[in-house]
Amino acid sequence: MWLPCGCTSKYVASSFARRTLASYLHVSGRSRCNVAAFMPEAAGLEGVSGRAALRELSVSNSESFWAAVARHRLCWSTPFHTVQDCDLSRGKIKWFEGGKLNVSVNCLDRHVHTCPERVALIWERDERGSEMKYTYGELLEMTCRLGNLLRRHSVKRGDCVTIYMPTCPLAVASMLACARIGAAHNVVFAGFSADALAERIRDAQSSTVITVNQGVRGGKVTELKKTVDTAVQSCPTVKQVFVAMRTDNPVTMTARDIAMEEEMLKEDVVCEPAVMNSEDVLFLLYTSGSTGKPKGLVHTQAGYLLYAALTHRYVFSYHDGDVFGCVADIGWITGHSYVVYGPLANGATTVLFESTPIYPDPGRYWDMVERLKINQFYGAPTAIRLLLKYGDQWVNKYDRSTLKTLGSVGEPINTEAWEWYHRVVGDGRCPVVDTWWQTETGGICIAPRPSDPDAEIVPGMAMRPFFGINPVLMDTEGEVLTSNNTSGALCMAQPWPGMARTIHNNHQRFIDTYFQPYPGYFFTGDGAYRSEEGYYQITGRLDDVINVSGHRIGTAEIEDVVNQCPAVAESAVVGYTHSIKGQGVYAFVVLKKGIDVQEADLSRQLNGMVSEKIAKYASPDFIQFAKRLPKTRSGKIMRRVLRKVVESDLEGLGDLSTLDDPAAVQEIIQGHEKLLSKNRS
Ligand code: 6R9
Repeated sequence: MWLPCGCTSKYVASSFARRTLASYLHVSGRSRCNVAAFMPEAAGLEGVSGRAALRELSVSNSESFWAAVARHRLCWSTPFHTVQDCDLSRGKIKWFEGGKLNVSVNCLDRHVHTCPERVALIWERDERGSEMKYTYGELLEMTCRLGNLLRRHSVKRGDCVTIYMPTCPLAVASMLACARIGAAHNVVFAGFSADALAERIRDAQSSTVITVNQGVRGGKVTELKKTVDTAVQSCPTVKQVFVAMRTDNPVTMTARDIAMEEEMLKEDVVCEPAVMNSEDVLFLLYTSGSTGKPKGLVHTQAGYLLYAALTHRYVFSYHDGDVFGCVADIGWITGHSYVVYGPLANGATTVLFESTPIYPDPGRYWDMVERLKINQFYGAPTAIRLLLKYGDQWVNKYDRSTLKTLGSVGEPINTEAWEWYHRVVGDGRCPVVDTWWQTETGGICIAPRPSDPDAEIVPGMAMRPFFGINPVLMDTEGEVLTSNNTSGALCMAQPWPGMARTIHNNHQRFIDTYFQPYPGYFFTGDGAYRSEEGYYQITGRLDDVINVSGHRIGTAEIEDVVNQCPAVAESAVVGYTHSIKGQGVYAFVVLKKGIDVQEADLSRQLNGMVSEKIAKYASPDFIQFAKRLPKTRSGKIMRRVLRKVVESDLEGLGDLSTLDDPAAVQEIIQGHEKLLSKNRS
């Protein structure tokens, strides 16, 4: 029997837990084979003799695999009767139907029953050296008080609560409190502007928002409550805003606002968990697509939690008692799956990182690794590239001997950054796992581990599909590429429990985006290369989505904002290779006829607009004013050509025969050169 923290359960307090414990026992008497040594959840599977065979079975007989794992890994109050009911051609995905459970019970109560004093969260606050620890017992108490508070304020099962908070314990408790009472959460990254927040609140139809008075990051204070005040002015659905105090500075409270900590103290520390169906909504999370409108991807209870927990355990080789340090913000899927749900489902100690990699100096991460004794460190290539430039001394200053695994996520990691991460940060001892996945996939799909402990890891390659993941590459005709040493569009041929179920309020867009391009397959939007050995390497997006410092942004979203400027006739935004951010934002702007403005002033204005309407990271690094854009005869902007121009790859412009007016390209090239030389001087 798998127990989350190595202790034996002495007593079980609630009937809910008693029932769930019984479901563990349900499988414990089965026959064992040596698979149990590396994956106890799979011990009951007949005829599986090793890791490779298990991987094979997880795809060829995925129902048996996921059924066994789901029974072992999760606490159910009612067992599921149907493992899966999926039809990718219709975008229908259902897992573990008939099963009932509560995600917060799985993340908290079962660990409290066995090890109440185990530390659940270490909050690495922005102020260095002021970390705070919260045990599982304390986190459960916080969650229960908050759950009761939300219930008292009429938040019901099925409602959606928007959370606009920095990474902090109360944000985690807010997510879990929603899960406890059966409400969905919609965490919005606290770097998003009031307009972006408002759009997400409206789309999610939230009547409740949870925020903090102020955020603190990199020594700077941000006025999060004020941003919420501005946002809710255009959100008629919002009835109440809970405000927690991150700093001591008071903020103006209106009749709509509720002082969160004060009210929590009045609540009971016991909160009856809602009994949820496997396919009830757990959360929405907005992400960028290739249109101007962000999409609210929907994840459900059991499948998501199971997949987050299993990947957390096996990709990072997490073991009982380890301190897991994922430095992502909770506003992104990485924060959801590997700061909150995966680690907590596994009874881990998880780090909440509130700061930046260079605050107060570029040794911040490694100082934290030493102080908190972090065993697995999971970060983004953009931060690694930035730190690499500051030199090895910032790493070597600190003791990193606790580190066992290093992870990378969010964008391709270039070989130089990978090597530095491996050689300097990990002293050449720790496997580096380049993990490929998406908001849509719920958890890691391709990563070098799990595999045999001495199996090779190729720098900069995600390499091996996880259990139950069946990737395929498609050619331009929509045919599956069967050979190796080939590139194509990355699709998944089989459903898995962690995948998103729909786009909130827009199932048709879900089908059109992910299932219609290659009928019967899930299309990831990424391109990939499969090596001679069969390893996967992600080559980048195939659509108009760019990736700035690991943040996904649709070029159309930026164009929408730029086009709102009265002086602008039209614009085209493309990504270009940036040495630290991975990709930078390059905007081509055509002004309306007769407009007489200083380009520098207008550039400043456009940058300000993008920061205000979306977020700072989306603001263009370069704005090139042009008389016209290269278009096809049917009037489509030839972005492919613009991308080549900004990469200075004039040899690679490709077929220009469909261009309406080839002279437009020459103008664009000259304008680009002028902008570059101005920037150099
Ligand atoms: C988890 C996350 C998803 C997009 C994805 C891809 C890129 C993520 C990557 C990677 C190369 C990796 N991406 N991990 N590209 N190698 N290891 O980042 O989710 O914000 O939804 O972004 O990020 O392009 O499609 P999300």
